[in-house]
Amino acid sequence: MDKTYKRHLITTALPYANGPVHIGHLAGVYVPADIYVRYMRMRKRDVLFIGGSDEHGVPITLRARKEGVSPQDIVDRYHKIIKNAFENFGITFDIYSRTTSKTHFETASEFFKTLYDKGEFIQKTTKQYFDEKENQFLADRYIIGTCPKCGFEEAYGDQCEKCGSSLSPEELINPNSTISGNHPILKETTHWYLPLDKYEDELRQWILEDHKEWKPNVYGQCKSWIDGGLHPRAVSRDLNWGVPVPIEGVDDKVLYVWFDAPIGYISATKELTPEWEKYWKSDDSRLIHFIGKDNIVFHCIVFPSMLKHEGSYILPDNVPANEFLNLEGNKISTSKNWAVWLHEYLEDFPGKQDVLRYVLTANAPETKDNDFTWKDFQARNNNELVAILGNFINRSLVLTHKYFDGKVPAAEKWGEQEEAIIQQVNACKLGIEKNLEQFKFREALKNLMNIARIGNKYLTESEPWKLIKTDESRVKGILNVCLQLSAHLAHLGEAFLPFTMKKLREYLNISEAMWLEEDNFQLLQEGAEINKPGLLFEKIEDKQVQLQLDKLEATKQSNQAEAMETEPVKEACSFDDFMKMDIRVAQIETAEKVAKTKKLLKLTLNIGSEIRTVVSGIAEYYKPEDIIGMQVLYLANLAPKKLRGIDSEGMVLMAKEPDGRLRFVSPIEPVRNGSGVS
Ligand code: B3M
Ligand code: ZN
Repeated sequence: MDKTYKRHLITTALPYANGPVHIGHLAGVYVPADIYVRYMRMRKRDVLFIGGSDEHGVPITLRARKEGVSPQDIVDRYHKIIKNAFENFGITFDIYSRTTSKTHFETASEFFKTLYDKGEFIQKTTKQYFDEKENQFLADRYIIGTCPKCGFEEAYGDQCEKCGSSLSPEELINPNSTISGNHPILKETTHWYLPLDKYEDELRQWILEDHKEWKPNVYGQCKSWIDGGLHPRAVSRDLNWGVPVPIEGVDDKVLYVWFDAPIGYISATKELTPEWEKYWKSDDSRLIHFIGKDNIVFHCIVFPSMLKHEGSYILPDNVPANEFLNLEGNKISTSKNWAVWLHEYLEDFPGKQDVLRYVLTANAPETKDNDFTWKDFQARNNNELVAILGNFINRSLVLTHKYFDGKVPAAEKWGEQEEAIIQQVNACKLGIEKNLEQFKFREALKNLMNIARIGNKYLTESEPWKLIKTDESRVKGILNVCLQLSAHLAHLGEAFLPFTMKKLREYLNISEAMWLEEDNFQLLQEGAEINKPGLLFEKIEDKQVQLQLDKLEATKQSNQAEAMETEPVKEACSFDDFMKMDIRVAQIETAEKVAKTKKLLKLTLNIGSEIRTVVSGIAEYYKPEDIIGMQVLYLANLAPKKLRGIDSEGMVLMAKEPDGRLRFVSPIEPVRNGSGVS
């Protein structure tokens, strides 16, 4: 970092208050930001940590509609849940505000007006999708369709969540209203646009030339955006929830949520301190946005353009965006309830904030998407936190009590081994510092854990429990080293594992965590009292993990059931149409797998008058030997078809379970083979 900055403004993406926060939010944004800010505070840098809820936009109104309550009810509920959960989790915001605050309405309106008065916006009347049944324009997430870039069938009007492309509703193939399911019509409406196309050259210079140090994933996304050509972006919407467009005579439009939300960072700073302008408007202030990858374009291209053309603000110096965290192999989803919710975690694992902070940092999606699994959570706790960090601290402190009455022994009989350790620890410390400055939190955490690894190895190799009988002086020296290492962990680990390190400092009688600026290994004085330690971490048992897995399984089941429930009944068909189908009871005489296929079974069926052969895609669900003799339903007059070289005559009828499994439909009592079904 350039040392000339006098103050730092650290912002974190404002989560939509349409649901609680989950581990994806934490890993992507809040845990790294909190580590960074705690580190800065220890270095006595002037830093403000800004957060808040994003309470506008379609995600909120959609949720309200789904629940049949007002958008205000929704944001009140979730703002509270989110704010509490962050607090209990130890995310140390200086302020956690919300975009429905009065200050925010004023700040966002003023910001818009300044740009409007300067003539920055272009005003355009275009045709946009409109749901006639609901009498509403369909912006953003009110519209769903096929992504033109990747073919995903549930892309939103503003973004494809599959490939991450930012979209506009007109680009969607086969668009549908998410409110009514109807095909929308096109209707004229007027909006204001930020002419990003005009800013292309300055953005190219500012990002691609002046900020080559940005993370490759961030830089790369910006480059492809800019190289692909920028287009004007609408900054208003036809909605009735949001900050009203502050233009006279306009009363049915609001600011686009992505216009007002980042201004929320400014409003929150205003609410926090009368000196807010010092942070936002002086060149010696450094602005950093922590976000997830889906927000890159807004924080690197749109918001900076707004700030620059408003004219009085600084631009972000860095935007350390992370990729996504998946959960047990699937994309985390608020609407599908596929998530580990922070507030639930805090209830299920009381006092274990640091375990989650640790796992999410060790496995942070810094350079690519990563997967969170409960097995990995358990393994990292048991094999790393308990077995490495906790074990080292515990052994060091317990032995000090056992041999030296809980007092730091003298650094006697140090030699090359100890010199080597001092050097290694200094290297770890530098590593932590260097990596934190570059937003490489995983690496920094590894450096920290290496201090405990070094200590464990040293203890195991030097075996003070054996030496104590023959060479007490040497044992003093060894435990002195171990206690100094423990003290290093207590200071350097504060940003990562604040709850644990607070305990550890209590054991060691260290009053405050500091950044260790000098290479001073002797942090604890000879003779200093050490308190009796408790356990810093405890094992996580299989049954705790199973409980979480069961919870996810239940979610999966209920999602599938819901998906089934909503499958609409097909269009009506006539009785004559139905009667054309010749459905019979048939008995399976033989069954065998079709060679070189996974899914196909070849069946022969007795339909009374003759034997028929069919190929059926059921091999994943039934073993041939289990189904011989079964009576099933069979569509006898379906036109024959060749499948894998076999003539398949007709079709066995199957019921489809929510998860896609196929089950036979059989008469509940034996009937004559070939009986008709109607
Ligand atoms: N609420 C999107 C999100 O939660 C949005 C971020 C706003 S940051 C100014 O991913
Ligand atoms: Zn896509």
